[in-house]
Amino acid sequence: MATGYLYHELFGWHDTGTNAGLLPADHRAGIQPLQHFENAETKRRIHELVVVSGVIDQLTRLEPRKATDEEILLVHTEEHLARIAAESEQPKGGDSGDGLSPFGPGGIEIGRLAAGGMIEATTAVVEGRVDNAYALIRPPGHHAEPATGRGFCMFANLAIAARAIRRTHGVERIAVIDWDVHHGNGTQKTFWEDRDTLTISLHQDRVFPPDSGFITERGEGAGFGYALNVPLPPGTGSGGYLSAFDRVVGPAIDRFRPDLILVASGFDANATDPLSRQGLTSSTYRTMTERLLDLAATHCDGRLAMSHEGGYNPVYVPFCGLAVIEALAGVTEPLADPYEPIFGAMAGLELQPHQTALLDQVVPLLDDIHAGASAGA
Ligand code: 3YP
Ligand code: ZN
Repeated sequence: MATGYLYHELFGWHDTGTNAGLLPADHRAGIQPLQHFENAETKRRIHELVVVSGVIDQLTRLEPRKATDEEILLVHTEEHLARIAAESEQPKGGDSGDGLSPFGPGGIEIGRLAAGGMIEATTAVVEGRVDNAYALIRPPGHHAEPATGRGFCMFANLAIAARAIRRTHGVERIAVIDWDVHHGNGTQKTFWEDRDTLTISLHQDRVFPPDSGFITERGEGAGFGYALNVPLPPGTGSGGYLSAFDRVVGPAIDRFRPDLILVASGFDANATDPLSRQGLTSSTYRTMTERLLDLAATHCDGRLAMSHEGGYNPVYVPFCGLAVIEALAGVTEPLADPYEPIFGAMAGLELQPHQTALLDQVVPLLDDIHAGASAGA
């Protein structure tokens, strides 16, 4: 088994500035300069743990390239691309669209490298150069919509890769699982009317964007039923997530029968994240990865590619990321997560009745998912 791994130092140079978490520093408002939540550290420290643990020796290194205009325009409008290009020429850079998503001068080049990185990881999987792959890229992508960046995202890395691989390699049916704690609104919007792309977002109910990710959002036209949202209540731990996999993710993929599985892999549902109230530990991420590997083996020769998204505690995210990468690579002697005994022992991480009540509402929606004409009988 070969697992592709894609990272580049330039991802760490995407410059979100001296914001205080989410907001620009402003002493008049009492906002002391610090760092943007979306800074390099979680990503850089995943990479360094991959190296220091020795897991790097069991991976096949992939090299990112910059996505072309043509590739970016598979998802985005000319106006969005032109605006990012123009703001990249400003002496202090610009913002991807919502005022929460700053980038430095020349920022578009790192955005291109992130989107192109996910294209390369996906292509390596589909061409059989590797069995599966993890693209540790930055800036993230799942909030970026056709006409604008949002929520720290510049370009829709995963959605661009899905459209690109469909065009270059004729991959038809793609299932997207988004386990970032925030709603994958950009991916959902891109494929809203597409019945060949099943988007499943597991997220904390009404965090970001606060007005999307409801179970009533299901796609439209031919795509009706092929957008699925699982807005988990705050406080959900491994019990609720694994029940969502048992009752929603697994059965949805079994019905859909994808040719390829893509994952929007954020680690911000971890128990220590500053931007969520969920309770996952590295073992949950490991188990979710193993479940998806089984589903990919059943439906699409194991073809699975992951695109990095959020995750903001630099101390803990690396252990979650390493667990996923180890699981992808089938590492037989994984590094023990030294924090698991602490965070995994907290009360309430088992399945709770109000989580079951939410899943009870989602399960009937699976009836509208069907395998396409192209999928075997
Ligand atoms: C964007 C503004 C407030 C929350 C933030 C979420 C970014 C993220 O991790 N998205 O997946
Ligand atoms: Zn997130």
